[in-house]
Amino acid sequence: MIFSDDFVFGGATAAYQIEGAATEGGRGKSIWDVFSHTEGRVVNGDTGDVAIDHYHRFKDDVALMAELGFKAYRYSVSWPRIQPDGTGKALEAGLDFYSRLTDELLGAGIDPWITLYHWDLPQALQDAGGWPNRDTAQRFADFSAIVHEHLGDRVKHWITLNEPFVSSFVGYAAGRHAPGLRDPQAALKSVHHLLLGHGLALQALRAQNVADIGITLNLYSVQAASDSAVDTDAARRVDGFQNRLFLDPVLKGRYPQDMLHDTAEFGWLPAVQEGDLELISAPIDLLGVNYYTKYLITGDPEHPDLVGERTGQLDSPYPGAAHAREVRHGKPLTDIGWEIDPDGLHDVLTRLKREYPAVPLVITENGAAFDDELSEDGAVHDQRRVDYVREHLAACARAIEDGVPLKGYFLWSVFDNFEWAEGYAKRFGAVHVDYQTQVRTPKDSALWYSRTMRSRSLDQ
Ligand code: GBH
Repeated sequence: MIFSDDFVFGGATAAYQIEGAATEGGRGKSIWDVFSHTEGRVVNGDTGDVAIDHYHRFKDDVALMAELGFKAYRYSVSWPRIQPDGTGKALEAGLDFYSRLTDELLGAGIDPWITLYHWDLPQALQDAGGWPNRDTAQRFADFSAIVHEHLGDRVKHWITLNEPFVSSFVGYAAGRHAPGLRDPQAALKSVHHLLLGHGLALQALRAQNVADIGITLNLYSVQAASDSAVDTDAARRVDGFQNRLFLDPVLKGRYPQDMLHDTAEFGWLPAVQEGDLELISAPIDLLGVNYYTKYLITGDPEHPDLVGERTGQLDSPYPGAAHAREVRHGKPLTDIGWEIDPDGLHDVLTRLKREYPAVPLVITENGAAFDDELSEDGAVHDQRRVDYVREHLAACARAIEDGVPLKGYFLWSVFDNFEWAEGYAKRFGAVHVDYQTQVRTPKDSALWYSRTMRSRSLDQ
């Protein structure tokens, strides 16, 4: 299987997960600084204070990526490093860091892809109401314009938001991510204001002649565990929350009727004002897809194969649908407990082609967490990650054969890093990081991916 010469192979990271240097250059606090420093929120009390110290080691990190043959790199900009309070004048030190990083990438022959928002909302904006506050959308557009003004001469690929599902429902409804709230109305308002922020940022960047801009959604293949009415209804709701609630407004200019009906009781609909959906559905140049696993869904609270311990209404990310739960479908698991299902990626991609207006697609994240350890020979033999990536790339190749306009693939992640609520306990990197010494060691998967990027072939 050969990928065409213009298919983009790359790797992805996000600012809070790798940078560290949490107080340098006047950087303000984000909701993740506050959340990770709150007892009981992150496994082992881990924080991103130091992370993999990429802020100080970016030159070596870029050199290593170049050596491995990366030709594209997706990274995010820490909002509070640019505007400590989320508004007003930009910090020179912050702009300068991303400028130097970008120049380093270009010098190494690596194409920069920027994500403007990967979850690190300035805490000051959270104190003013956060994403449930409409004003945050405008603040985000202003921030986006500042970043593009400074880097737009060199960076040609822009992604507004990473996974607004997670920012809204995992942060404001399930409370498992920052800011750790359990308020369904706030979560649903956040959905709309995040999407509005995307629309306003899109407008601001178009005014500056941005070349290539899109949004990244985390999409799942969702199937009912059985054809009972209870299971199919639960699966419809999960598909609604995870996929359609974001895809439909962006690509079709409307929220799905069934979701509006199911969530009306939470009183968020007045947040949707006239003209908003026009902004949100303005044409994009690419849709970023993050894919990790497939969901098999039941609505039966007594199902024997339920995943996780979501016992109470409060822990569910799905307002009004806490009964909709994931069940195991018997596939092998990664060490974070997610089922490995490459066919689900093919399902997601072909569904986009079938049900939505045509838009170029890019896999902006795909990867797996395994408890990798350095072995005595000094290497990391992560054969399971090699298999995971190979099988998912094969699913991409099949989708391309089926006519899906898929333009690229970014591995999550280049380096082991701070895995949000899981802290450093879960390793997603192709490059191993020793958190004590900050020594980087390419795993077998990095070497395999390196050969794949160079040969553009899965048959090596
Ligand atoms: C991506 O999220 C992120 O973009 C990236 O930063 C992250 O490191 C990577 O994946 C690996 O996780 O199940 O409700 O308890 C993927 C979507 C969102 C899936 C949070 C797991 C845990 C919350 N993830 N979710 S929940």
